[in-house]
This record gives sequence, C-alpha cells and structure tokens, in this order.
Amino acid sequence: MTASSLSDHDIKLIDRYWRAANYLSVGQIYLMDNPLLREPLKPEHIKPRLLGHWGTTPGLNFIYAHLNRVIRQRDLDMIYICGPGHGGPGMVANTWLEGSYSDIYPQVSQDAQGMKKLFRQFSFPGGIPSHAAPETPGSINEGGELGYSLAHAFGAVFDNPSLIAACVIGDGEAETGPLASSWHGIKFLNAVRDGAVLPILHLNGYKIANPTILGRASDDDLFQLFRGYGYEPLLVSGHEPEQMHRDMAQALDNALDHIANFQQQARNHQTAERLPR
Ligand SMILES: Cc1ncc(C[n+]2csc(CCOP(=O)(O)OP(=O)(O)O)c2C)c(N)n1
Ligand SMILES: [Mg+2]
Repeated sequence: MTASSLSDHDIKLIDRYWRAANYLSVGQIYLMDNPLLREPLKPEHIKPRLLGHWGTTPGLNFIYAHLNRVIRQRDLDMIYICGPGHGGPGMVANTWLEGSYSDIYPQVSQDAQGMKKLFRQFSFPGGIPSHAAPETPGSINEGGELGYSLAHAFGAVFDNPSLIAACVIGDGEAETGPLASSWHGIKFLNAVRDGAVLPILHLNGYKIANPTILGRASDDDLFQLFRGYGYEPLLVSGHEPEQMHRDMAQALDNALDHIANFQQQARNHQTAERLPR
C-alpha cells in the first residue's frame, strides 16, 4: 500500500471541482434560464417538466473528479464507463467542465451564455437525452437499459493493453442478469495482452425508491462474494466529504498500484495469470 499523496490543497481543489460538477448537474435538471442565479429565482427560470436523476449524480461526479486526479498524476490511458446512464447530467457536466463538450459543440461555450444552453438543452424538446447518450463526449455505454456497463468495460480493454476501464456500476444495475454475470469477465482477461478493468460499485443502497440486495449485504459478505469472483475489494464509505476525498484517493492509489505491479510482473514474465488474492 502506498500512502496517498493528497495534500490539503489537492483536497480543496477536488472538492471545488466536485461541487462545480454538482451545480452544473442540478442546473441541467431544473433550470432553463438564470444559470448563475445572478437574479432572484422566478418560476419562469424553472423547467416546466423535470426529468433527470439527481440521486445518483453526486456519486458519479465524485468518482469522476477522483479519476481525473489519477489520470493526470499517472498519465493514464483511462475511460470512465457510467453504468447508471440516468446520471447523464453528471457526465455532461464533467465533459463541459473539462472543455471537451464545447470542443465538439462550440455553441455550448464555456461562459454564462453556453451554460444557459447547457442547462436548457438537457432533456428538453430539440435538446439532448436525459441519459449518457452517444452524443455525450467519450460515451460508449448509454445505460438506458441497465446491465451492460461491465461487459462494455471488458470489451473495451480486450487487446488494448494500455487501457484501464473504470466502470461505475449501480447497485440496482448489479441486480440485472447481464451485470450479475459480467463479473466473470475477469476470467477472460489476459494481463499481457489486455488492459485492466476497475469496477467501482456505487453502493448507494437504492434502485430509485427500493432497497438493493447488495446494499443490504454485510461488508463481510460483499468482500467474500467479490473475492470469489476474483477481485480484491476495497471499501470507501462515509458522509463527510473531506474524509471521503482522502479515503477515495487512497483506495484509487492502492488499486492502481496493484494493477500496475500485476501487469508489470505478468508482462516481464509473459504470464497471463489472474490477479493474486
Ligand atoms: C433493465 C432496466 N430495468 C429498469 C430500469 C429503470 N431504472 C432506471 S434507473 C433505475 C435504478 C437504478 O438503480 P442503481 O443501478 O442502483 O443506480 P442509482 O441511481 O442508485 O445510482 C431503474 C430501475 C432500466 N433503466 N433498465
Ligand atoms: Mg443504487
């Protein structure tokens, strides 16, 4: 285990990025005007028909911010696959913050005018879908029909040795047949020829309003289940953002060190074993 190199300054920056992405997400769901709330909110600023899942989005944005940190720090070739595609506003918000959204759609510029368009277009007539649709920059998993994120993550890394697919899986999505069987994809992965998959189970306890099975399992049961599939589980859990940032950074550093060491070992010796327990 390496100690995470996250300084207090880094934590502040990640937290601000996360909060900006959260603001941009909630703005897409609710607002069609007054994007920076520079004037008092009036009914005509609010969309007449709301559509979008806020509940999943702060978690997706949290993971996105932390993956950006490790991509920059380690110069990784990494893709974020979003199982809860209904968290579409989060994916759009992050690509807009990064600049890739405005590169592809210059009319949705990185200023107040562009932000107004960004908010208005979401799930709006003539605008963009409410899910991480094909037109969302970098998207290869729409997520409208839950269950395929992990299969897409494995598909993305086969014969692609430099790629790491970080795959966020909803605990409700994990109850679908396709997802429940996709955990076994690890058995087809060859550490010499293929890249790596980093599944991140988003255990928020619910699928819309109903409790999830994995959300009700004990930590010990979860660890045993995922060890049985061939993974080395790491748990990040809590409510205090500052501590969560520290814990998430540490967990990601551990996971990525583990992947790098294992790949290096396998590639030096040209062996294609599975990750050691
Ligand atoms: C196959 C399928 N069944 C049902 C739905 C309807 N649906 C949309 S979001 C959702 C809840 C998903 O819960 P979870 O995967 O835990 O994501 P969360 O929003 O909690 O992050 C459901 C059931 C769907 N999109 N696809
Ligand atoms: Mg859930």
